[in-house]
Amino acid sequence: MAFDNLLIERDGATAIVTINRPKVLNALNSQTLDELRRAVLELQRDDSVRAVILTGAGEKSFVAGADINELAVQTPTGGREHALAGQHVLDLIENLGKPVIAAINGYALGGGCELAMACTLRLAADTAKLGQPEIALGLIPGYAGTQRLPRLVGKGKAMEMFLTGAPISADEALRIGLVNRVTAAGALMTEARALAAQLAGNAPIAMRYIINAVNKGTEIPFAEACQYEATLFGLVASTEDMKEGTAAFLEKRKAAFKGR
Ligand code: CO8
Repeated sequence: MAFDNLLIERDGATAIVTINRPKVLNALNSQTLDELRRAVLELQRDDSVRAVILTGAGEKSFVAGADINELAVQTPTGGREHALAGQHVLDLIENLGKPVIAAINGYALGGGCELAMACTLRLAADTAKLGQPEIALGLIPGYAGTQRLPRLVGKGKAMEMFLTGAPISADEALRIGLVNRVTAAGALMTEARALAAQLAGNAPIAMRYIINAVNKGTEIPFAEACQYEATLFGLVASTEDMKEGTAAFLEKRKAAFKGR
């Protein structure tokens, strides 16, 4: 995979994707968004990848939002297409079927916060700042932030963040459930790699079904979601990994999952 604005690295079964435009704090222009789309599809197809880390280049920023140079000249129809394209990429990330960990190493603003929210889990450096400052630009969030943020932190806090545009600290993000963990900035990638390696050792099909059951289940009525969960539960019972996991427990040994 060759990209201008992304770096892709492997650490065992973990793929590390770094958004690499540090001069503009890793702002997402159309090219970067499209590169992210292609990278995500490639990582989804690659069975040797069992977990993904998404981070930003440099020490200052995860992603400081959509590229304001492009936003400044957008047309109504172009803006709509841009928003839909961004929503599509984030949807691919949310439903990749493998855990995607956002390692938030600094600013996660606007589209950057929306990108982090589409990830399965979020680790933040204690120096990170998260927010939806679109209002200050006369804009609204356009990568499904108005939908994901209230689902993560509740409507009241989401409204406050959208309407004030004020960023919050990593500790505040942890307190309201916007991130899963906060670490010292220098330890962020070590912690992210360790978590990814831990998840990469889990049964891949079961992980895929959990991600799918949670994502789909929270968007449909509870009773229907329970039926859906039961169907996936039945399906997972057909896997070699289920046989291996239960046998390993009974034989008091560590399971070796194969993704079959
Ligand atoms: N787009 C383009 N360039 C940016 C962006 C951005 N989002 N953020 C920073 N930069 C550039 C700066 O212009 C600057 O460039 P230069 O060196 O050429 O002047 C460089 O990065 C460094 O930034 P600063 O000098 O501003 O660094 P500071 O440390 O002083 O400030 C901040 C850091 C606070 C992060 C500041 O850069 C900032 O406020 N950035 C903008 C944050 C923002 O408003 N993000 C939201 C954008 S809107 C959005 O994301 C909507 C998403 C949905 C779109 C839907 C499609 C239609």
